Amino acid sequence: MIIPAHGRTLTLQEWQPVIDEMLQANQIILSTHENSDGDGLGCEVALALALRSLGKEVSIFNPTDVPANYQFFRDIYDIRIFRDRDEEAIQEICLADLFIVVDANRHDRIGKIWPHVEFARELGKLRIACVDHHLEPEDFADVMVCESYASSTGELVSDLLIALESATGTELISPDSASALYAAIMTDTGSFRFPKTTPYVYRLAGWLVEKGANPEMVYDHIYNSLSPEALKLLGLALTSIKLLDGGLISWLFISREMLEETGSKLFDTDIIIRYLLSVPTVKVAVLLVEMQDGRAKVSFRSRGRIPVNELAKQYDGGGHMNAAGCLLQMSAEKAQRVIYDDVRRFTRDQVDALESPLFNRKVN
Ligand SMILES: [Mn+2]
Repeated sequence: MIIPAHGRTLTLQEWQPVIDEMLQANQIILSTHENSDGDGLGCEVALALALRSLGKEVSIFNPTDVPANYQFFRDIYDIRIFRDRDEEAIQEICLADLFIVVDANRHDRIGKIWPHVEFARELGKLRIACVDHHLEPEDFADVMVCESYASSTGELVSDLLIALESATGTELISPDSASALYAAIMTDTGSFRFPKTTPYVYRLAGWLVEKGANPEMVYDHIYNSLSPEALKLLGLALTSIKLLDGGLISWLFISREMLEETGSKLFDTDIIIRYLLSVPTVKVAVLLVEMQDGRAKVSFRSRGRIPVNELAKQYDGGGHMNAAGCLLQMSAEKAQRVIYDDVRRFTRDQVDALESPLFNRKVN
């Protein structure tokens, strides 16, 4: 069941269905999407700490590894990576009462963990909850809060924990969980500068600092953690960026050879995308990465009111207005050819629409 979106901070009563699930459960498992990010990981860790201090048994199982710059989360809470035929983990899922997905709103986002969750649910007692802020949620959970107004799932989980504190009369936000939530919000707001960074988000961040969050530590771990290999890849990538259509589009293709030559990993590409919007004329940025398995990972970014999630949707992807992506089941060479015209047409149409007198007319 998806709770209809409120479009604003939820009250204690509005969080109640999620709180009920949490309080009724004894054994809880948390998970987030594949290729986890600061938001998903920070939310898992903060929720795990809070639920543990309420006496619950809580494990975190993720479908893919924790990127190097988020390893510090593991010093706060054990994050386990689900491996195929991981009997211990599978058994734990079968014995659990509640499975909570954060920062993802479709069942397939948790990858190879999902079949085991589904099996456990069919067996009987496993319930599923989901808290997320992406668009177009799929109704796969027993209770789901998906609010796309929110800057981050971290914003929602902060509110949830505040509600849970008043519901239980227990203090649930420690310096560690405050740092985890701060990291979640910081990363998903692009360090407090993306459009959904409302005055409330700044106040929330300040409140988390009051609760003991350490912004300096969080920032240093997340943004100053390039491996020498990633630094080499960044250098190579910067010289490969192409500007198209008079600088409206920036385009970067990272081939498997580039990854191999520099010895870098897929998640080393995350840092690169921010450079694609660093030229002021660029409205749409495209990063294509050739993956090990031959598929192409495409990330889109945009400036202003250009909904690149619509572009991603054409290829069964999704995301937010200014940040979206998709996976193409084809070689990267082919993927480049396939999306090239679409991206140029989309950008042209969007820019024309934004510049049209109709769009800009004053509303009296
Ligand atoms: Mn997020």
